[in-house]
Amino acid sequence: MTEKVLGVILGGGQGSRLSPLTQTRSKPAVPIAGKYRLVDIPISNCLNSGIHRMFVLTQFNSASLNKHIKNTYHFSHFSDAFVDILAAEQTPDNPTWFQGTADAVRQTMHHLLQHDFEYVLILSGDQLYQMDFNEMLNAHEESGAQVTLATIPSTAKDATGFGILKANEENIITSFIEKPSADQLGDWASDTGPEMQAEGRNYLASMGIYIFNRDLLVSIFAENPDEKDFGKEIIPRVLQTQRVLSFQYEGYWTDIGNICSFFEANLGLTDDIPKFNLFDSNQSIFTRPRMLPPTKILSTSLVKAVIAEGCILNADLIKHSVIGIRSRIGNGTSVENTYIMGSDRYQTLAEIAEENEAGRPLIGIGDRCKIFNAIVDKNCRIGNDVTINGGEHLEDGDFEFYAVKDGIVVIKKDAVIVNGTVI
Ligand code: ADQ
Ligand code: ADP
Repeated sequence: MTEKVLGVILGGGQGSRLSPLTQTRSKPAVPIAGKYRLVDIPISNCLNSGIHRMFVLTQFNSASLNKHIKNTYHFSHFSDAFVDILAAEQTPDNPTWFQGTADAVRQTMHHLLQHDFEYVLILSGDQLYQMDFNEMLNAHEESGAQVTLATIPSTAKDATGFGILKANEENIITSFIEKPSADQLGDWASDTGPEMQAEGRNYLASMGIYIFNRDLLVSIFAENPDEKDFGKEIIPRVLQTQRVLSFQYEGYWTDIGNICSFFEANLGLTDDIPKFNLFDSNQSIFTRPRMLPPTKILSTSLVKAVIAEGCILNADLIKHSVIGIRSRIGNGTSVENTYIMGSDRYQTLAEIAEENEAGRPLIGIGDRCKIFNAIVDKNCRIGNDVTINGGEHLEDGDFEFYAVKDGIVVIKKDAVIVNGTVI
């Protein structure tokens, strides 16, 4: 069955909700969980489900994304597997960038159609979940539907951020509304089952994961040339004339489209039993093998910490934090409620001596710092005696080297924070 499927990963529009992490890279390239990139999640879900051919659609083509995909997803010469990036390109027919999720697929359709497939599996690039798509594909085939949406019971609070739908007893969707306002929600509750109802999850939300029959997708695009978005336009239209199935999923799934949810998803990995399980060998998350040395720790107290490879940790305390590859943290420093992405390279001993001489902070985090409620992007240079104290007392804002979003301080990629800075 999975040989009939082509995976299409929506790699992101402008990515403004994840800014400043997306200031210098496209959304799929944002580092997550200390050693992966966002795009590794949908790609790994496809590979684990036996779907081996996929395209990543992205609004701009960043060097780091290309490098990551090129260096990571290698397949045998004897297989037809591939992961290819399709960046928005100007053609005589399409002079503009992707105008929305459906427009991204429409504009790349001429590339997709060169392959042999019956179903397109369309995935979002900014969600954290481990899902076997075979069950959804089987349900799609068995029901004779033309389109299937993965759906998940959601609370009233979350429902306003999603597409909400109602389905009949055969799970065929009868109505759909994209991101209803709180006062519109009243009529949209569904029977989600006693377990979900007990958690207050009474609304069936679209997960933004769609299976389309190839011919139907071609004809929808041909017949509705002005429709740009699946949630706003295509889905509400198509269910009026076609069988559109709701495939209810109840595993862990979270949308990590903004800084706050991105931060919580990362720190959630430090829980006793994280909802997102990196230790499940049947659902491995793949990424670039980097051959890094093991992490070296001097005398740090580690409490609920996830530490990636290749770090040099001299800190006093690392608590409720995720520490990414090649991080270097100085003596006397404490890091709490923080995601440090790490760095792309090590400095040589000669370079370190030179930078010390010039009084320039080294790549990593210096001595005697206190870092709380923060995201530190790649390759930052945080000097000595720096205090970063994120929290609700800080107002949102965007500054040269950092931004504050929902009280979380985000230190921008390559930032230099001089000795003694207090944020
Ligand atoms: P949203 O997540 O709000 O809702 P959207 O922001 O359009 O939808 O993004 C969906 C995915 O497509 C994301 O991964 C995004 O990065 C990517 N994307 C957006 N614009 C793009 C573009 N121009 N080019 C390439 N990729 C792009 C959608 C559905 C809801 C559903 C939620 C579930 O519309 O109905 O409930 O997903 O998260
Ligand atoms: P990641 O290790 O997170 O996958 P990238 O794929 O973006 O990171 O690239 C990091 C690579 O950049 C490192 O493996 C390293 O080899 C390389 N690199 C080497 N020297 C430099 C340098 N001076 N600045 C940035 N990157 C460098």
